[in-house]
Amino acid sequence: MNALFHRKTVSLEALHPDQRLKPTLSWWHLIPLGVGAIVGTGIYTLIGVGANLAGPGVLLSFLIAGAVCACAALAYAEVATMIPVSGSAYTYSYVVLGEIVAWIVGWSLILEYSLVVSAVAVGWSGYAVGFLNAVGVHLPQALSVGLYAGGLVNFPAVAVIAVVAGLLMLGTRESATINAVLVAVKIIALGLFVAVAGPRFNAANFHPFMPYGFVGHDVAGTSHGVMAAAAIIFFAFYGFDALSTAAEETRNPGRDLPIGIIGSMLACTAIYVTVAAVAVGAMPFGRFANSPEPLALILRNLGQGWTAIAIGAAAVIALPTVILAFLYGQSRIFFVMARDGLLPASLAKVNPRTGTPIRMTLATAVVVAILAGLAPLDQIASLANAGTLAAFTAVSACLLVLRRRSPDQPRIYRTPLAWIVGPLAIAGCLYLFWSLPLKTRLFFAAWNLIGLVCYFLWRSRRTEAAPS
Ligand code: ALA
Repeated sequence: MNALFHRKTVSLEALHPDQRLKPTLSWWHLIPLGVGAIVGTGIYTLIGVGANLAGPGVLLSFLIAGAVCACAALAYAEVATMIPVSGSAYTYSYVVLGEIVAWIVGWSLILEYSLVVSAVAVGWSGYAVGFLNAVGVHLPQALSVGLYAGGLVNFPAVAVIAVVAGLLMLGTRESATINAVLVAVKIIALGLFVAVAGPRFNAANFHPFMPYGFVGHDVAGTSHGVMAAAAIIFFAFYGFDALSTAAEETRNPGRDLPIGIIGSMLACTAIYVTVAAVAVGAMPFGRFANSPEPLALILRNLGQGWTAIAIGAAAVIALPTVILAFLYGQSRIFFVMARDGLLPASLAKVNPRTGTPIRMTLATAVVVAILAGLAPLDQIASLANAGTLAAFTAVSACLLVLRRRSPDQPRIYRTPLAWIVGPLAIAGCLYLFWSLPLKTRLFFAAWNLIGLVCYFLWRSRRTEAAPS
């Protein structure tokens, strides 16, 4: 029984040089990496889904999801700087809460990271197909959407994952630099949207503000209300946790990580609330809810066809930054789990020339590309949220346990009001989880059940293999 709660000790020095990642990043790499991971399909596409579920009250959904993420971000910053090695919530749980919790969290992170990569690739594909149509290039239906939507395979989604994975395998720093340029494109495009659509603001579009009320409840088979939308919109906010997976590759984690995590979080909250207010003010929500490209649709409706094309092009060029950040995080989590012996050790090799785990990145890319090629966007996104909420809850719990267990351990960064912020993060995550569709919650439970079966099978094999 004790073995289940065995806690990992962290010592970077004890690792073979082959198993160490190169520390090459600083905060000015991390903020673009963070904003690159955070701003993506959530604001470009899911804003429409959110408006459909909450009406103009989607503004409130953005604020609630943002506030929960801000609390979790503060918890992450303290825990990440106390445990500055790769693996994010998985590693923190292993060090603080023990092996079996770490396994469950790692299993949930696999869900989060893979499904985010797949979801963003599918969202990207929607914009890419629309953009190609606008310039007269028409992909056959069989290659534009996955099996679920009457096609064969979502080819653009698979292709974009292949390109980004190739970039990552060339080396982390090079990828982060290209990423910084693309993040700028993505943010400038949202600025353009606000500048062009903002002057057409009509306050009448905000009445009634909460047509479906606050608490999530069923309307025609789908959960509606401000909280139901917040549970989906939550997708738009996470990504800062991908930064903590870069801890081991950060030159000065004590200073760089908190600046990277909290800085990118605040910037994104401000951007989202502004874009959402302008979108709802420019067009009655019912007309852009459910569009695969809501921001472009609003601009076209305002007679701004060229700006719509520019926004579409920016999304096509820049959304891959999100894929980059999550593919990076996913391959690092797999890497650390393999290094801990929870996955095959042969995969945990770092290529000596690039300093990156090439085999692991490749294995990850193949799995997420298959998912992206076949599965539907909205369901992928809500499942990704379930995995993320589990990880955020675990990290916030780690913060509180460490405060209680090791109050005097030096902390380079201290979360302000930890005993208020930590419980708020946990309660917020649980409430958001509860507001997810029932189907998602059931799938998440089944996923973790499968995970636990794998864990116990693996443990019994390990025990048999161990010399007596
Ligand atoms: N926050 C990321 C996005 O919105 C996952 O695409």
